[in-house]
Amino acid sequence: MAETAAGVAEAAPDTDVLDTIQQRVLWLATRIVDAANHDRDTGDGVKVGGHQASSASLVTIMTALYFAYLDAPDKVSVKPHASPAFHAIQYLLGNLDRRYLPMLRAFGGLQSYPSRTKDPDPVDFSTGSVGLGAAAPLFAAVTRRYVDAHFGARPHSRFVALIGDAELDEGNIWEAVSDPATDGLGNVMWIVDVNRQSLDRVVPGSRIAQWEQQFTGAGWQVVEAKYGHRLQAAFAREGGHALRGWIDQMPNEHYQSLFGLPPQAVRDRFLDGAPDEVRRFCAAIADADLAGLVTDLAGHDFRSLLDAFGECDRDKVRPGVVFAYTVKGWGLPLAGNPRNHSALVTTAQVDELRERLGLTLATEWDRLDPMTAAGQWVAARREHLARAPRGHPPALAVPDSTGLRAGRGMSTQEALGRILVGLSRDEAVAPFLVTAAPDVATSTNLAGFINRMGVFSPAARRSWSEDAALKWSEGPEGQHIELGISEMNLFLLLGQLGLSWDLSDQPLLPVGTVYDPFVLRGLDAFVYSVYSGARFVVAGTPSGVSLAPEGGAHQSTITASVGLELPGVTFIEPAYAAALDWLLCGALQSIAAADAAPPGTTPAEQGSYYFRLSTRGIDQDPFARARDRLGDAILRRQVLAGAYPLVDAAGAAAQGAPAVYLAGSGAVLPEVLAAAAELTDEGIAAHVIDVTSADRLYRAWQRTLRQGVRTATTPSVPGALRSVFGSRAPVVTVHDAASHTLSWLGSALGVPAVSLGVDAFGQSGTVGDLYRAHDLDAGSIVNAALAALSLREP
Ligand SMILES: Cc1ncc(C[n+]2csc(CCOP(=O)(O)OP(=O)(O)O)c2C)c(N)n1
Ligand SMILES: [Mg+2]
Repeated sequence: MAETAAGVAEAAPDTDVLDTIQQRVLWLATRIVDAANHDRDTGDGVKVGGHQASSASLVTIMTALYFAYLDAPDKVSVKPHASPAFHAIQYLLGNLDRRYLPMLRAFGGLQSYPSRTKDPDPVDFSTGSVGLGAAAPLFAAVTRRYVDAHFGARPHSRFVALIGDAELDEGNIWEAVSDPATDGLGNVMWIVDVNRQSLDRVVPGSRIAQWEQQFTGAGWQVVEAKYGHRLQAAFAREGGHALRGWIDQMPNEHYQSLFGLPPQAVRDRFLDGAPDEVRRFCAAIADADLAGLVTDLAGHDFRSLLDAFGECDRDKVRPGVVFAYTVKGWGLPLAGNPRNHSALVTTAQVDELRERLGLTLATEWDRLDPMTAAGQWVAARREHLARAPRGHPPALAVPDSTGLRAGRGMSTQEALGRILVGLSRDEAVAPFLVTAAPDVATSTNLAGFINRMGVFSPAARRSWSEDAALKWSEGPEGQHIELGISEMNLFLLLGQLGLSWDLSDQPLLPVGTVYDPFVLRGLDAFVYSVYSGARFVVAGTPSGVSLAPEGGAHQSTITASVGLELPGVTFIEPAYAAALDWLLCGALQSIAAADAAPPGTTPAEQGSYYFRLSTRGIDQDPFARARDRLGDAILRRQVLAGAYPLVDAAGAAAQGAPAVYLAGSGAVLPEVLAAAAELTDEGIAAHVIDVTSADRLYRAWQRTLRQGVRTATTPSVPGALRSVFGSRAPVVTVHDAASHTLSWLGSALGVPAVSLGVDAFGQSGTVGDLYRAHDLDAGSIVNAALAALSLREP
């Protein structure tokens, strides 16, 4: 053993030492789950759960990684059900306080699945929804390649994913692998935990061969870590090739059935249907050895694993995938049992394991003794893996607006394109902007930005297009990342771009565009990314039935509710271009501020921003009039807070006219204004409120309610609502989205409310046709206002 800890880490790892460490990892991972289920009185009778078998399956691989392979800048995603093994390792490395060990799945304790935002130890990638956490490191590597190309090389990181074999069933895996944007990332290594078991069943063997071909076809290096050293030695002996042939062709279901059998039964089962040559070969092997030999898999063999990792490393061009064959439940009595996914080892079996490892109730949670070789190795690795403290990010000076001058009939989608062009001219902001789209960059108005900033490609590529309207110039300076049609990939990429400060030491301002209905196609990745703490802007455009001729398959209705309800996302739906300018700049300001916030402080608003936009050009004059009336300072503040009075009917109301609020959001505002004009003609004081962010209004309302609930005091109407809904009058909500999204306003204001919106699938037609079909035309809004007035208490 070398003298200094660092010196030890440079030396080749000793497999006996690694074995001692992995036994402790196995013990701690098993006991962490056991304690969660047996040591804590939850008082509610609900099973706590946890995954001992899935953790055990990865114990050797994770020990090899953390204690013999990784360097400090490397980033790792751990399959969800191995979180106990991850926490065990972090504890041994000194990154997790001992008091957390009995707190798996407890409130304030260790999360069931690795969580960047909730776990107390350093989790690089959240996982849980299978497939997503697996693909995340690939997009983190895309982000790092982008950062290195634009801002200079960071310390080299390898991006590693530990993936359950059944995770490869998820389509998002293959969307990620086959997108050209993820090509050529030699610093990516995926390790597939081939335990041949999913939750319910044994994974058919044919799947694995097919998956390997798919990776190869996508330009990946495929490395198999299948047979351990003992089996390899047996294969090399005379007659051994027959043994190999027999195991290779054996269906997974047959192989899996060997686990848990008594020794003689293993022989009978293993040789069931075997050729004579194999029978003869095995006859020379004692019963007691045969089971161990035929289940000697490389995923539990340090030398094979480290060789496989090294092979991936040597290929600097292709991403690598190691198919590491393992045993689910390795080292535990439930090893290989088809029903072991959620099974727990018994208390007696835990006692037995504790005793086998020489631990007692007094020492069971101890770290490895620092006086032993294993303890010293762990200390050395702790030093080796210690991450340098991070500096402070540069402050990004995002302006309050780009000063967009809107023509008379501009859509919010067109305004988005122009605002981004405006920002691309701002030298303080432009370098940090990066846009992304899943094959809809031009149809979502990113062409102007792309013409100025170019498309990112690791190497310059010759352009064969002479299209003056769209210069598709590709090279390492480009600031737009184009993806194939995969909304999953868009949200995974945005998520990683939005964590670039955390994972690549470089703040970015990511802006993605997607057709709004297809936000739902990427929704789980959207949720995943914001759950991970990512900060980005996404524009869902076009949206709603105002995309009239495109028909029902392209019209979105429930996306506004998604935006409103999704935590970590601020949902914004402006109608006017200048409002969008303020709101988009404000969103980018918040993203920059969140990166720069000193540790321990909470920025005013955290997370990501979802803009729901439209291609419907609308007259901008009403906004200009509100601007003249209110002045920029007040109007901007109200626009940012979520609503402002577009038409103020206070004069008519003061003269005794019955008052009504028409609260509209987004592209339907022209109909709302027309209805207000009709109502005014009929002697009704019709205020028009443009709701720019139902989300911010709702949150303000909920904040005051919650405060009232928690302090048992009467909640007040929040300022954001009070300042625009100045009097108690009935309200009509109007939205080119599900009527439900704004229907809470009546309750918030304590007034009768009628909510109009799109509550059925759409179809092709004109905007007029569809607004009539969904009662969003001016006449319907007038009738709704009359209905709301009639609902007043006498
Ligand atoms: C998207 C999603 N669908 C379903 C589940 C429920 N689930 C959890 S684990 C699992 C099987 C995973 O099998 P595998 O990836 O092979 O993991 P291991 O065998 O290592 O436990 C399933 C279906 C989930 N977590 N996420
Ligand atoms: Mg599995």
